[in-house]
Formats: sequence, C-alpha cells, structure tokens
Amino acid sequence: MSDPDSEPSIFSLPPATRSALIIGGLFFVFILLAVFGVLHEAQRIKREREQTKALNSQSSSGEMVWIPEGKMTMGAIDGAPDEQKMHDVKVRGFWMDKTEVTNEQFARFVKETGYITVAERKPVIAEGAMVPAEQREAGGWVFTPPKSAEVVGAIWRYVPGTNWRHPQGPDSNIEGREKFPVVQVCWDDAVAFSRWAGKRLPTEAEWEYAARGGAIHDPYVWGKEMKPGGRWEGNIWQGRFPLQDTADDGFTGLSPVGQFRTNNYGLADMAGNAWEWCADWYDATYYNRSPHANPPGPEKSNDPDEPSVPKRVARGGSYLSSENNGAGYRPAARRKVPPGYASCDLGFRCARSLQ
Ligand SMILES: [Ca+2]
Repeated sequence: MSDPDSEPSIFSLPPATRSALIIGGLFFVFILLAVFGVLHEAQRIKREREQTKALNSQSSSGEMVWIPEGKMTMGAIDGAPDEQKMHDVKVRGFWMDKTEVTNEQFARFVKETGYITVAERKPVIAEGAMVPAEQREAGGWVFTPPKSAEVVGAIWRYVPGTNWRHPQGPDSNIEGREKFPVVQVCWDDAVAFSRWAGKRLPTEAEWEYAARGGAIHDPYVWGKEMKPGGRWEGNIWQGRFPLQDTADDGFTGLSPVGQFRTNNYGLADMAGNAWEWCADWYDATYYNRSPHANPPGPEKSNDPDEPSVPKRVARGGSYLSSENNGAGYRPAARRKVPPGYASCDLGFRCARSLQ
C-alpha cells in the first residue's frame, strides 16, 4: 500500500510547472464556459424560432401546418399523359394552410381591403371577339347536373351575377356557409388574398409534396386504397358523373372544410371538396426538364391542346371528381385552368416560406 503523504501534490511541484498547470486549468475552465455559453445561446435561438413558428401558424387568415423538408417522386405512371414523367423532387420545408381558405376568411380580407374579385367585374373583351352575350357580364361558371340521362346538355353554364358571395348563381348566397371553402375566385383573387395574409400560393411541386404527406408512392392522399375500411376519406362524387351523386361520403356539393381525416402532415381536404389554385403556369411538358430541387414552375403556359389560352395549375379535385370524371382527387392529378376562370368548385389555400 502506498502512503498518501508520499504522493506528490501540486505544492511540491516546481513553481514553473505549478503556474503552467494553473494556467492550463483556467484555460480548460474558460473553454468549458465558452462551450456552455454557445450551447445555451443555440438553445435560446431554437426556442425563439419555435415560438415564432407557433405564432406564425396561428394566423387569423387560417391555421397553418409545417411541412418538413424531404423528397418525393412526382407524377404517376398510370395517370394522365401530363403526369406520367415520374421524377424525383426535393422540397424545402414550408408552411401550408391546414384547410382551404374559407368564406369567413375571404370575407375578412374583402372587408379590410375593399377588394373586388374578378368575377364581380365586367369582363374586358377584345373588340370583335366572338363571346356569347351572357359572358360579357360579370359572373362565373356553375355546374348544372342534367335532369336525366336522355337530356344531357352542357353541364357547365356561365351565369351572370355569380361570384364568391353567390357561388351557385345570383339567387344563392353563403349564409351559414362561413366554414365552406371560398369558390368563384380567380387566380388573381387567390394571389391578392395570399399577399394580404402575408402568404403566397404553393408551387405545384409543394402542393403535391404536401398532399402525399410523406407516403410518396401511394395513389391517394390517405393511402393505398380508395376506401380504407369501407370509409370515404374526402368529399368527392359517388355514382355516375354527372347524372347522379349518391353522396355516400355525406355531402352533395361543397362541405365545410376539415370534415375528413387529415393526411400525415395534418392537412385537411387535400383531396376533393374544392380544386386549389397553385402558383405555377401549366406546362404539359414541365416534368421533362424541371429542376430537381424546389421546382419553381415554368416561365410560361404550355397547353398543346389549346396553345393560345394561358393556363395555371389547379390541384386536388373537388366534390365533382369521380373515377369516371378524371379522378382529380389523386395527388398526382393536374388540372389546367385559365387564370381568369371562376367556378363553383375552385378555391385555394396558401403556403408560406420559413423566413
Ligand atoms: Ca360528396
């Protein structure tokens, strides 16, 4: 056994060594304190950022959810020709409205700004253009189901006096429909609302990424099956379109937002209810050349079926979407719409970048 008294202590060391040890010790303590300080500061910044996120997400213009950064395979091999070029896309994190923008939220915007939507303004029509008389008046498009299989005429009618306050024609209104998605809004209206709310429209890639909810290869926003457990997961059309909607999902026409289960990211109604405007121009061939990371959308519209009419993208399908009517509720489904088009099944939701 050793005698503790015989062990060397710091006081028995030569003065120079002792000083070196003390300075070294102090230096070590200093480094420890500095590391602790940096970690503490990092924690504080993280906490502050999370608080800001939480505050941002509670905007009066709609609750938002955080969509984390990630990758997806965009498109669908068994979809329409403009979806079939499947390609990997990386998307940075962003905020997305939990639901479609509602009548109540849009009304607040109109009240605060005095904004007049496109459908409420008399259309500007080029001289000599062949436009039916009713389309020279302010109005919007209304779905009109045929009375019988024998009398199948035009199911879409342009109705003067139709706008977001009168979405099914001048005799309709939005009383009691505060929580329903606003419709009869054109692309410019959606952009104007977004700016007022300090938000923006999602890009087409952001929209599809958010809709897929991390399940990147599933054909539906809720998973692999059309009706998991025999239950409908969104407000779409059941039965033979356009003759009969059996409303097995509980709703004929629009429903209030958020009536169905949210997807994995916490987003409601990413399939069905109302179509949603995206920021992008529509380009049938964009998937062939779009950048891998955060595709911003093409610089101009390209619809080979109607090259002279510029179009934007809408996503998500509506209460009119069915298997025999384009199945627009699939996360890969793309719709091309002239930006000045207002209809009873087309609304929007907003996104926001992390500042
Ligand atoms: Ca329905």
